[in-house]
Formats: sequence, structure tokens, C-alpha cells
Amino acid sequence: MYGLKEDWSLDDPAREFVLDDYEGGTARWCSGCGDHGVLTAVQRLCRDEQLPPEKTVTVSGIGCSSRFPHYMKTYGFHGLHGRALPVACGVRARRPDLHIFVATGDGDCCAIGTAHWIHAVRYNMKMVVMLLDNNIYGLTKMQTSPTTKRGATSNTHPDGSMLDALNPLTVTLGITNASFVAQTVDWNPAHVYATLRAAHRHPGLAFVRILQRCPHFVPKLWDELTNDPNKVLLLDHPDGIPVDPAVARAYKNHQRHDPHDLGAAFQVARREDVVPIGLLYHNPDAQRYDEFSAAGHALQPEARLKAIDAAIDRFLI
Ligand SMILES: Cc1ncc(C[n+]2csc(CCOP(=O)(O)OP(=O)(O)O)c2C)c(N)n1
Ligand SMILES: [Mg+2]
Repeated sequence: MYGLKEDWSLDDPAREFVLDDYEGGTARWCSGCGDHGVLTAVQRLCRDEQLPPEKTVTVSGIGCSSRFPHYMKTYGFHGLHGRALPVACGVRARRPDLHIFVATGDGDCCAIGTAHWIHAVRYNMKMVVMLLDNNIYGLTKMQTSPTTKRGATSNTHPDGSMLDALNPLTVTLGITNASFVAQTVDWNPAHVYATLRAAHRHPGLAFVRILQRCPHFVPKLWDELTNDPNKVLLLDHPDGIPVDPAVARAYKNHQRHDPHDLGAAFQVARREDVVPIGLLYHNPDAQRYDEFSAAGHALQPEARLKAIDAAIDRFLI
């Protein structure tokens, strides 16, 4: 009857999340910045996987890319420069129920944050780590970063960077207990999405390097790859990143690569004639520190206090 509520059940109706549930503030990145597409991919992934926004957290350090948490309508932590990963590990250690996405830049992760990068990969706690690599410090207006190519000019190296660039893929593959190492390019949304989806489904730390455009400071950075798709080597394997037919058509240069083969992953990561995209390495069985740090989570407050007292008493002299 009109005006009378018939269903007095107090249970919440099943919720269905839509994109709007994940869209935070309007992104202030430059137009054409590759970060926009990655943000859209994460929001779509959250919607498709129906991740409750209150159970999702985006963690970052400092940089243009690290503004990511502001643009997600989930929990977020915009941390200190280089410190996204220890914050994310802390979140994972106490709240194993949350879905964690980390946004970090090539300066944030591969310069000031290097020690945390190494140890977080070894700890292998479940999270998706997105290295938004534009080969430059963007936020501070164009200084050389560890991934800047030799010869590329910047405000700190006006005559060109002198050293060969650090390769984030080989570094990560070399870290004990690395369990998921992938690469994608921001200008191919289908491949970014498929890579992040595989990363999200991985039980440990999934490291995804995303080659990212910065049209403001390094507008020609990826021209070679965007003008000649044959410079991109699409890694292909039933256990790799599932490849959309449109992606396979765009990148005709394919290579069968078994992501369980660490030696082959190094070889492909080191290639300089082409840029590999896809899953370089995957070991879903690697040890995960979050399984150890979860000990005692289920204890009631009283039992927890007792356990803490007992642990402290061990140091009595
Ligand atoms: C301790 C500390 N040192 C230096 C800075 C200055 N700083 C801010 S962002 C940044 C580099 C950011 O580069 P990147 O991580 O590549 O991010 P992008 O802006 O390119 O996305 C630096 C050096 C800072 N904020 N804090
Ligand atoms: Mg950068």
C-alpha cells in the first residue's frame, strides 16, 4: 500500500558498487599524463572485483604519481617520500582484510625509497605495487631519476645524464623472495587492466612497473615505442597475463615466456632492443611475511594482553 513500508528487515540489501563509488577528487595531473589511465584502470578493477571501498586502501609516497590516494574514494595514506612501502606493510600486518594498492614513482621507489623496495619485496606481503615510471622527478620539475636514460637531459644534468639507467625489473627479480614481476605501458589500457587484475589476484606482493608518459617534462620519452609497436615485446604464456585479441593485434612482436623461469625472466628483462610487457616472473608459493605477522590476530583482548605481558617478561633480568 502506498506510504507503508512492507519490508522491515534490518539486514543491509546486497550492495553493488559502481565506478562512482571509487572516484575521489578530480585528478589534477596534467592533461596527457599517463597516471590518469592507471587511475581509471584501478577504479575499474575495484568495481569489477566488487572490492568494498571501506576495505580498500591506496598508499603512496611523494610525487605526482603519489597523489593517487586523493583520487580514489577509498581509504588512503599519502605518506612520506620513499615510505609508501613500509606504510603499506604496516597496514597489511594489522589488517589482512584490506585490499592494498601502492602508487610510487621512479624517484619515490628507486631513489629515496630503495631500501624499503628491497625489503618489502622480500617480505612479500599481499599488495599491488604500481611503479609509475616516467624516468624523471615530475613533481619537483624535472630532475634526473635513477631510471633516466644515459644522455637524457634534465635540470640536474643539462648536458645529459652520465650513468646508465637502473633497471627496476632486474633489480626486483634479484631480490630474494620476489614473487610477481610484470611490466606494462600506460597507453594500452587493456594491457594495464589485465596486468593489474593478475597482480590483484596474486597472493603476495605484485610488483608492476608501468611505463608512464609525462608530456610536460619528457614529451618524447616513449616515442620510439608508441611510433613503432614492434619495439614492444608482448610476453605470451597460458600462465602469464591474459592477452586481449586487440592487444595481440596491436603488438605483433610476441615471445613465449614461461613466468616460472627466473633465469629466462632476467634475460627478457635485460633486453635493450625491445621493451617486454607482460608477466616476467611469478611464484605464487613464495613465503609471505603477512602469514607470520597474522599470528595472534584472532586473540580476544584479554588473551592478547596476556601474550604481550608474557613476551615482555622474557626480557626480565
Ligand atoms: C625527504 C624528501 N626529499 C625530497 C623531496 C622532494 N621531492 C618531492 S617529489 C620528489 C621526486 C618525485 O619523483 P617521482 O617519484 O619519480 O614521482 P613523479 O613526480 O615523477 O610522479 C622529490 C625529490 C621530498 N618531498 N621529501
Ligand atoms: Mg617520476
